[in-house]
This record gives sequence, structure tokens and C-alpha cells, in this order.
Amino acid sequence: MTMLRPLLAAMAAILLCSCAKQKPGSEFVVRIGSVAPLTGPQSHLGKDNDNGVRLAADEINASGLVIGGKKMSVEVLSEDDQADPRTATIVAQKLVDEGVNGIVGHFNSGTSIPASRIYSDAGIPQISPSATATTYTGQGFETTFRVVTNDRQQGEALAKFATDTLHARTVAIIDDRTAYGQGIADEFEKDAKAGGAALVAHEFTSDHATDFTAILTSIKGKNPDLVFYGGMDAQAGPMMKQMRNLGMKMAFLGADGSKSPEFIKLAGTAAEGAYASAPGLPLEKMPGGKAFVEKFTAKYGKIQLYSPYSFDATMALVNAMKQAGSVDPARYLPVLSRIRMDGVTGPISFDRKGDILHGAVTLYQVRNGSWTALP
Ligand code: ABU
Repeated sequence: MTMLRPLLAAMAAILLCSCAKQKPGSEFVVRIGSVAPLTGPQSHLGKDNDNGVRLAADEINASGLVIGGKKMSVEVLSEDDQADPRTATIVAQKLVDEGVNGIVGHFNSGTSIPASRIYSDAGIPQISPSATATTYTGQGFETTFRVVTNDRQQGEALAKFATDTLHARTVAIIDDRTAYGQGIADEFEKDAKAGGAALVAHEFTSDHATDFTAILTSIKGKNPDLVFYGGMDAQAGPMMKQMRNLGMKMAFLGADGSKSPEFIKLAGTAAEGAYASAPGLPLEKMPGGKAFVEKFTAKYGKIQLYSPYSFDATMALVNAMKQAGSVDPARYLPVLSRIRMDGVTGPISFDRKGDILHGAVTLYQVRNGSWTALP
């Protein structure tokens, strides 16, 4: 079946003919699907991703796009998957039926994974700017890529930081049972134990919860050196606040889902001192970071998390189309898999699974009300 996949994908692409549509004038349109939660508790993160795609499309269109000798423009088709796996498959099929040429998304691992089968069956390249769960690129699909470091690397860096830098000897873990939250928590747990830390509790919540008093009270009784949370800022912020309200003074460590300005807003003064990781370099150290911040903030306001990556994902799709001289997924997919490109976030190229090559991880702490990169 794995051997047949590329063939089936190519056949599906020909049948669906995701070629450029022509406008009433003479210009052709490249359609890029941008999928993220645009409503609900993660909408600030989803809109951030979507705005990164739109900024890239505006830049491409302003500079004049020619592919295979034809003047083209990029049209962004934004869809709201509500961070919900089932909704994700519905909007993925809708975009396939609309004949998109490529996908930037989805935002969440839990939505990117089920949607990736639909894009694979249709032969449409998908680059997630933010889904970090290892499963996403572990399914053997030729069409599945990401421009962020995965949770194997992130979990390892987090555990090493917990045991070697913070000298945590006992840890408690909470996760939200999503593909991302559970995945990163399991990676952290494995490596923290290997690093000599004892697990005193592993508790579960959901990506809709707001009250963590019961599980925090139970963890408080076990008095760990550190609490690790695998999940998103909408839960991590209130959780941090409730921890401090309960008099829990131990270190709080999250991963990229916690590392947003929204976390600080939700946790208030309790955010001070919290730790989190994020894939890649800090914005100020990204090769195109300074220029990106200026352009993005002027148009959309504060960067939340992954808009530089959704910008790069869009550029990677279009650069592959330019190099292939075609917007036909079957023609540009092989070029995308071998692409070498200097992005805002750093060099973009993929390994055989579709993971970014040479991905970094950075640790941060909230200091004086902002996330500050640690040396
Ligand atoms: N990587 C954190 C946010 C998105 C996700 O992987 O679910």
C-alpha cells in the first residue's frame, strides 16, 4: 500500500486537476487553502497562522508571480476547523473539492493528522506551520510536510532542561488528551524518567477545560519539583493562575502550546517565572525575523506564535511551483520534497518523512511580563 500511495496520489491529482483557475481577464489563480481554528478558544492562534499565509500571498502578488510563463496570482481560501478533528476532515474535503493547489495547515496536530489522509488521497501537498506531533509525518504520506521541529526533539529538550538545568527530581504531568498534548507529555515523561526524574503523577484534562482545581490539589499533595503541562495556552494560562492561588510554588513548564502572549494575559501576574519551549529560533534571531515583525505587526498586530512559519510554508509551496514551472500538485510535489529555501525562520528543506531538517528548540521564561529566550 505504501508503494502504491505515490501512484494513487498522482492519479487522484490528475483526475481532480488541481490546476490554476483562470480569472475573467488573462490572469491565472493559484489557490492555497489555509486551515486553522478561526473561532473558539484557539482562534487567536489560528488567525495568527492565517494572517501569516495572507501576508505571504500579498507579498507574492505585489511582486508579480509568473509560473510556467503564465502570470498568476495567489488566492487564499481560509477555513475554520475549530481545532476539531472531525470538522477538520470536512473542511479538508471541501478544499479538495474546490481544487486547491496546496494547503498550509492545519494548526493543530489533532486536526492535521486526520486531514493529511484526505490531502494524500487527493495528491495535494500540505505543509503544517505548527503541528508538532510525531504521528503527523509518521504515516508515510508523500504529501505531508511541516516547517517546525517535531515533539520528539521538543520533548527531549524540555526533559533535559527540567532535569539538568532546573534539577527537577520529581515531576507531575498534566495533558489535555489531544494528539499534541498527549504526544508531547509522553515524550517529556519518557525523557525525564531517562534523565533520572521520578514521575509522581500524570493527570488528564481536556482542551475545553477551565477549572483545574481538583487535579492541582491532588498534585499539590505530592509536592513535585516541577509541573509539566502538555496542551494549549487557553488551559495553561488559567492553570498557572490556579496553581499559584493554591499556594503551589514549584516550577511550571509548558511546551510551544503555552508559549504565547495569550498565556501571559490569561495567567496575569502568576505567569512570571513560567518556562516553556518553542520550536526554532527566537524571533529576534530568525534570519528574517526583524523585517517580518515590522511587516506583520503593521498589518495584523501582535504575533502570537506561528505566523512566521505559516508565511514560510506559503512561500515554500509557491517556490516549488515556480521551480517546477507548474501549479499542478503532481508536478510540483517532487520539487517541494527537495526544496532548499531561505525562509524568515531559517533554511527550509525536508527529510524523507517531510519533517524540517536542522530544526532547533528554544527554551523561554516569562520575565517582566514577556517571554524571554534563555541562553
Ligand atoms: N504544536 C503546538 C500547537 C499545535 C499542535 O501541534 O497541536
